[in-house]
Amino acid sequence: MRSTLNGGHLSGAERIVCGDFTQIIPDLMLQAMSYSNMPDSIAISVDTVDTSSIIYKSPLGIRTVESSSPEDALRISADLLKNSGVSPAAVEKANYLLRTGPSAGGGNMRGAVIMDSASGDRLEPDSSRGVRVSRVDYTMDARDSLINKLREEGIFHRRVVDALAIATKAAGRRETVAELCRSDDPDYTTGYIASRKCGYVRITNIKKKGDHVGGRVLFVRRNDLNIEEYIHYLERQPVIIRVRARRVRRVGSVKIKDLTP
Ligand code: WAQ
Ligand code: MG
Repeated sequence: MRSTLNGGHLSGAERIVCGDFTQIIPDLMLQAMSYSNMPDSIAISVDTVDTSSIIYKSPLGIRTVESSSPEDALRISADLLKNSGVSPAAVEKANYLLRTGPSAGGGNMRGAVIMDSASGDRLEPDSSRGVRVSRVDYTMDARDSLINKLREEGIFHRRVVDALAIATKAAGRRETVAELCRSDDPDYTTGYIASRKCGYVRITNIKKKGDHVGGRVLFVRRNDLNIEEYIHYLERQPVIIRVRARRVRRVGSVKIKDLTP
């Protein structure tokens, strides 16, 4: 789903559905209509996914670190990123971009910056658009259990569900060292860093209220990186997030089926 106003992007959402996809159309419409601005156009498009090509992933673990100010958040995120294998120079460059607007001409991008985790060089082919992580969704069970967990902790927001999906997909590829994200929504001041090592770490007060600048940086290991393949994975590879490991385990040649509901 993509909603626009006067030709400009307002909101978007994507789902991967097995079976009757018409059931989720009301959800998508509701999402388009619940945006702060009323769209003047909503488009829904449907593509077929080859089920044999789907990769399944477990969600990254979620933690929250309370920071007292953007300066404090900067220190925390820098620590976590360095711990995940990002060089101090790359951390500095990424933070500068997300503070000032990552697009080549300044301003926000639709997609993510891809950055060499050692040198801080930008590697995405189009530095105005960036790379959009898409084709990722949860199984119904995984989505429900995530929403319940987030509600219990008092941190439920559609943004968290969407961001965890993006972060899980990106972290699921070995070239990804870590990710840094801050929203471009002026009212949403919690950002995150994510990596296989740290999980999905929410950091409060990453920016001041009223700040419109946001973006995402994916830090990558440049050694044996095939950028086209990597971007193809992020943009096109279907990934579904599920909570349970496979229900059939193999011990030697014996298959053991777990029937726990
Ligand atoms: N793929 C890559 N980059 C994206 C995508 C995508 N699918 N969607 C957005 N971006 C980039 C783009 O540059 C945006 O300007 C920037 O990320 C921020 O996007 O757990 O809401 O949708 O509470 O504003 C974090 C949630 C919310 C933290 C992040 O991002 C939490 C958020 P936004
Ligand atoms: Mg936004």
